[in-house]
Amino acid sequence: MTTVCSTRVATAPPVKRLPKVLSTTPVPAPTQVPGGITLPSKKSARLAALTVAAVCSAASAVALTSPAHADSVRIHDIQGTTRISPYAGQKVADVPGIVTATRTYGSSRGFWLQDPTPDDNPATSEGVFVFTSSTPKVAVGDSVTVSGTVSEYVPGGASTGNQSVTEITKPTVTTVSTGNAVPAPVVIDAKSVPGEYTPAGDPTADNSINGLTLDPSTYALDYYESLEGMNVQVADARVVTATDPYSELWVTVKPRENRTRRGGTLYASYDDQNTGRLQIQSLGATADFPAANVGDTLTGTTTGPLDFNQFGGYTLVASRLGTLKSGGLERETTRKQSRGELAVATYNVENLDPSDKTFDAHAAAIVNNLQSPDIVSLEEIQDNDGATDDGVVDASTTVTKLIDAIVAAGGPTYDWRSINPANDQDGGEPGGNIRQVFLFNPERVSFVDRAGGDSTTAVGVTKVHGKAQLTASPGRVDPANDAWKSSRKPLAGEFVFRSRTVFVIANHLNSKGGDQALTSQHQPVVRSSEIQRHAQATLVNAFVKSILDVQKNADVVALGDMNDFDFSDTTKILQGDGELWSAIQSLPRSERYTYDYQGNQQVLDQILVSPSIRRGCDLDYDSVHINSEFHDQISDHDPQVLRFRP
Ligand SMILES: [Ca+2]
Ligand SMILES: [Ca+2]
Ligand SMILES: [Ca+2]
Ligand SMILES: [Ca+2]
Repeated sequence: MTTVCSTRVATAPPVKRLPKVLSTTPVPAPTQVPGGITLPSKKSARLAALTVAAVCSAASAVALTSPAHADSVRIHDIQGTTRISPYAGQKVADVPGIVTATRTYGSSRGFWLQDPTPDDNPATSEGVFVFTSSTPKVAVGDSVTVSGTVSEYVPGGASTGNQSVTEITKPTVTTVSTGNAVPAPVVIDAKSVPGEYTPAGDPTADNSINGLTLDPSTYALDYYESLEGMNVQVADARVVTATDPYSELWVTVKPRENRTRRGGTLYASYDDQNTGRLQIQSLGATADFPAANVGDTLTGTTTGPLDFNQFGGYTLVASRLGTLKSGGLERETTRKQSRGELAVATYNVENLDPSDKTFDAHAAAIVNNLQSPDIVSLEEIQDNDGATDDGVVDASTTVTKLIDAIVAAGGPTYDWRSINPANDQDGGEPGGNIRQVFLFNPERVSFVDRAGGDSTTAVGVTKVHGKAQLTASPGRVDPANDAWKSSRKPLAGEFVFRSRTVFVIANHLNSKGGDQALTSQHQPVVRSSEIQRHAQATLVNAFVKSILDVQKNADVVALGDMNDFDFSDTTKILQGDGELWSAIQSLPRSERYTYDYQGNQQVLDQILVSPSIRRGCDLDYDSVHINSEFHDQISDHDPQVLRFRP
């Protein structure tokens, strides 16, 4: 019956985020980001969706008679009992309500309207967003009637698989009275949010939950949807993702749900989604947004309408923010390795190029917080001119600048090895040519140089005097394989520590870009990025196996940004038939995370070891939390350190 506009929305490419624009500043479009890439702004994405709303209106025109009138259509009728309005694409007239909040900045300007006289059905929301495009002329507390077209707007575009937001567009607003009381907020807390995350989608509708009747007492996503557009409130909420550059943070309304030692919420299983996570944005000035770390608390009440966006789904856009109380979280420092221990680390330095201002901070982190590991696998080292796309692939300026900064910070004089990628073939930020680099402390560990490794030659394994050797060191693992298309090829190197050979493979597997969000309309969600990542993990495991086939007791470390969870199939494939073991599993569960995304603390960075290292029983693992929980982070990843006796 109902035309679902979302399925016809023109594809909007994923939007590289830009900091929220101050309310007084007009939004430019298209938007230029540092590095010279032109990306679609939120505004252009919004226009694409609206164009389609118009198409939908035309498509469903046969079903229309005359505009529905106030005595018959109220907001709960528009919202209905499913995610998609029964009035989608239709005109409605004289819908009454009280203005609860206004959004006066950015590309989604408008106001939230709420019916002060709710129906008795908890599944039907009593609030709705009215999209005015320009700054709305109404004020909070105005009693108004709105005529316009009901639209299901899909933030990010339909290709994302995101849910939609029910809106009234192209509105005509009539003010009835001003200064009215705003309907009291619905309190969202540990008791009100159900423990189950989502129903399974309809298998006859591509597993979409859009057409299912909402069950807000059973499913968290249904509960939040039943409050879409309504005035809501959280109280004394603990921060579980720090404030980001776009002036947003995440809290939990379930303080005990998978709580980690330092105050976050652990993501430990696809089958155990964290239902208490909620994103917080503000309708006020960016300058007033709190700079929060994990473990801090927004004390008192935080109140505003419940919105939905492509940057995290359900979001409380606060008209009133609680007061930030610090949890006192401090950056961690690992212990120094002993003389007989080899310390191997992985650290994703987030698109480091010579123009960055973070060199001294990264150096201090490596020297102080990581205690100068003997080998550091760096991920996301960019070439000498960063995102400038001019054929430069050499990264010696970038690496030397970091090495010099480490010396200046009181650390060792690291040496380094890497292999330049072929220009623009390894994905990441366009023009940046990110690659993995080995730093190593030559006073402690030596590198075995064996010629022949380059961007396109596959490193092999040979047997010499009964022991495994790499045919090239450094060398890249199967670089021509399709699995590495537009992705970073693993870097393998042969090291010697106290006469013992250690093979190290530095990885940066395919990212999760393109996966459907946890709040997708498709349940279970599709994680399309796994296809390439699984193929990559298969190759990494096969390469390690080729070493162990030659020398069963070889010490092999495969580490890096694996871009997948400790419980993922990627990790299972990497581990294979016991060739590798992800050493983060030696930590207590509540300390197993390296990244913090949308309220979920999770593992992306891993150090996997061969059986001889695992069986040594003297391995010591540390996820050193210096970044992921902090608003003033120098990378989005926490570095990992493994100490063992080869
Ligand atoms: Ca809705
Ligand atoms: Ca209702
Ligand atoms: Ca919705
Ligand atoms: Ca470049």
